Amino acid sequence: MGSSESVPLQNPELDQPWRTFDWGQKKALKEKLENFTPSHPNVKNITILVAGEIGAGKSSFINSIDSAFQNRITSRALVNSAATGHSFTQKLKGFTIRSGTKNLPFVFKDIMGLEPKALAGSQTEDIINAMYGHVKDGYKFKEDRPISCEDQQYSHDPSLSDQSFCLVYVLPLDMVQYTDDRLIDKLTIIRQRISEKGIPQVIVLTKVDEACPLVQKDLRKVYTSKKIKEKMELCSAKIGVPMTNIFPVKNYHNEINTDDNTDILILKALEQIVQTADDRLLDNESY
Ligand SMILES: Nc1nc2c(ncn2[C@@H]2O[C@H](COP(=O)(O)OP(=O)(O)OP(=O)(O)O)[C@@H](O)[C@H]2O)c(=O)[nH]1
Ligand SMILES: [Mg+2]
Repeated sequence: MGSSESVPLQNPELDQPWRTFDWGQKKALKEKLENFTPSHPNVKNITILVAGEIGAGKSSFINSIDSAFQNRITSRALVNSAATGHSFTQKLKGFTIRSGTKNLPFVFKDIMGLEPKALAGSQTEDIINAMYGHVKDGYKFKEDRPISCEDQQYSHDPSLSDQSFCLVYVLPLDMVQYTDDRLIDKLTIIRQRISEKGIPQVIVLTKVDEACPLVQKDLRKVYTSKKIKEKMELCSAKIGVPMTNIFPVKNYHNEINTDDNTDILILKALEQIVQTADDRLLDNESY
């Protein structure tokens, strides 16, 4: 009776990974990205805007990309280590990714976090303007109003290199099912607006280590963990982005050394982000 007839626990792990993933590709991936040049002749850098809710791991993701290329933990984008309820990143700031001393042609724009409340955090209009390159670096987002074309830091005539051709939306994997509908609505508005110009989106699901004990012990279990697969499918259904454009990552957050498995997941996400943006740049549609 009762507890003595306990139901056998389901195995949290699949027998086979559901996504083919080569854990030995770090060197090749790194070299490919280090040798990348934008396909469009007038574009010097691929600019990528990183958006997402407060504390999602946007700044940490940018740092993790930088760390993967530097082979050491870097922290150029300041990270919020206290849960204050307000976005730690307040200003728009672009980070050029470097490998050793060489600047790679990728600029990641770190932005204030989205908040569910109508007039809080970075606004949908701010994000759309930042995507189109109208917001100059250093602009401090205002709580009460989005940037306007009268602002000094509004750029009227952005170059192609200033515009983002891929939106990276960062979401903690474990928060997928709890994401406030108001945030989803804001994201839907942003996606609709940028989709008018054919700009694609990639979703980066962070904090996989916190979401699944299997993965916390061994990051290579990320594609055999049933929990991670379920969350990724839920994310795809909830936000409407295909699974091929959703990448689970663990950001560097408390480590003192980089690690190959962490790097590979980060670099794989970066490869897809950069290729997606580059494909869009080559499209014939108007910018
Ligand atoms: N365990 C774990 N913690 C993470 C991961 N990514 C980020 N963090 C932690 O989450 C917290 C918030 O990270 P940030 O990178 O500052 O998040 P953000 O999205 O830039 O936040 P705002 O700028 O405030 O909007 C920090 O304490 C990070 O150390 C991850 O993959 N795993
Ligand atoms: Mg931040």
